[in-house]
Amino acid sequence: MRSLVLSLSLSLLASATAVAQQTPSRSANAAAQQVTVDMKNTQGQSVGTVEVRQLANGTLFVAELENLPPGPHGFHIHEVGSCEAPDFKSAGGHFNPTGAAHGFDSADGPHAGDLPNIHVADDGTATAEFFSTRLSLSAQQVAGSGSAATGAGTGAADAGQAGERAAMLDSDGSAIIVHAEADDHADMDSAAARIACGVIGARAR
Ligand SMILES: [Cu+2]
Ligand SMILES: [Zn+2]
Repeated sequence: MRSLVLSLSLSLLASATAVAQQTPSRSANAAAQQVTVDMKNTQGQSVGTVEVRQLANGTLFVAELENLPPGPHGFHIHEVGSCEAPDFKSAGGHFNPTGAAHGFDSADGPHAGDLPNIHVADDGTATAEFFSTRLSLSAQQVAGSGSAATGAGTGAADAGQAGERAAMLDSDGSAIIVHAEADDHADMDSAAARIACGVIGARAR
């Protein structure tokens, strides 16, 4: 009986998802997309998930992580949707479609894929939520760019392309990487080795 109920609810979930994918977007909310990214360490063990949600004004990340070393860790979007252990070099460099410099504290930065550090507690868990106006899952127009009364550094200056946010679900996908050390938001090497990786949309074959 329990398995019947479970399979019934799973099939309901599946049909709800199918309907959501087929329904044309009618508003910013209807266009919202969400991906749950499974994060793995260099031994292939799960270290939790990151929910990536495209909202009307950018992308929200909700990280629920575990089994990580305590302390601050660099957390970025990398340019290729590939996580080959043990070094995760297959994920490529930081997602950077505009050719910017690395870091929130760099004059010519940041990369679209630069994000705040996560802070892991002594028990190895971290819960974090943050928002990026530079990123989208699929191509998303930047609302309000070119309108009056937006300050310098807002609107089109935040876009991956003119009038568009950098889309993580591009032809080669993207990946989320957690690093061994904190990102100092200026020197890309400060975050050191890659200790966990998760694919946001795989590379097309
Ligand atoms: Cu990184
Ligand atoms: Zn970067």
